[in-house]
Amino acid sequence: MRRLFVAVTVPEPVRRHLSLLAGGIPGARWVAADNLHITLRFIGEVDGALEQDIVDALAGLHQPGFDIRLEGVGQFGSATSVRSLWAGVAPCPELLQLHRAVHRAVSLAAALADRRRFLPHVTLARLKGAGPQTVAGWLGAQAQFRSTAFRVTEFVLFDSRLGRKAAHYTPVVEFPLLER
Ligand code: 2AM
Repeated sequence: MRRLFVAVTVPEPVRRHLSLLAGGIPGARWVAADNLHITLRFIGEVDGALEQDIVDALAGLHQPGFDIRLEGVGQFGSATSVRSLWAGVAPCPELLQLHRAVHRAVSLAAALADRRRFLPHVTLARLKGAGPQTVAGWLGAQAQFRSTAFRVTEFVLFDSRLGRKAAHYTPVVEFPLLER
């Protein structure tokens, strides 16, 4: 069994820019620069046969490449108990279209449901017990965050192994998007 998800990766210069946002929150677990990504669809644990069906379904997609930019920051969790901090994505219809295509392909191939609303983001940190004021201070300080634009040329099926300290993500298959 492997624990799978589908994501768009972030190029190295943008990852470096994002890693400048790390800091200022005691107890935060900041995501390693190499692990920064935009999840399109979390799949979860599947066996080899199902994984192959998912790979075949994803390989059948023919979506175009596109440019995106990361913009702004936000939080998941409640006001008093923030679970994670993230960087947002500037509005991008092509990313939503890619999400819909991936989501449909995975749902059909694996008969797996995922009813979460898609809010594209790059998780930067996971928090436990951080004070709301500290978090608010960080959100305020980073509110103007804006990356350079970059081209998304592929999406990737990842295997996620959960470690004690951090998850380890390994690319399983890279699916190229159509060129302009
Ligand atoms: P997150 O970054 O917002 O936590 C690998 O775990 C990726 O899949 C993460 O980017 C995570 O999003 C996303 N994901 C979505 N649903 C998940 C779930 N139920 N369990 C774990 N990860 C999930």
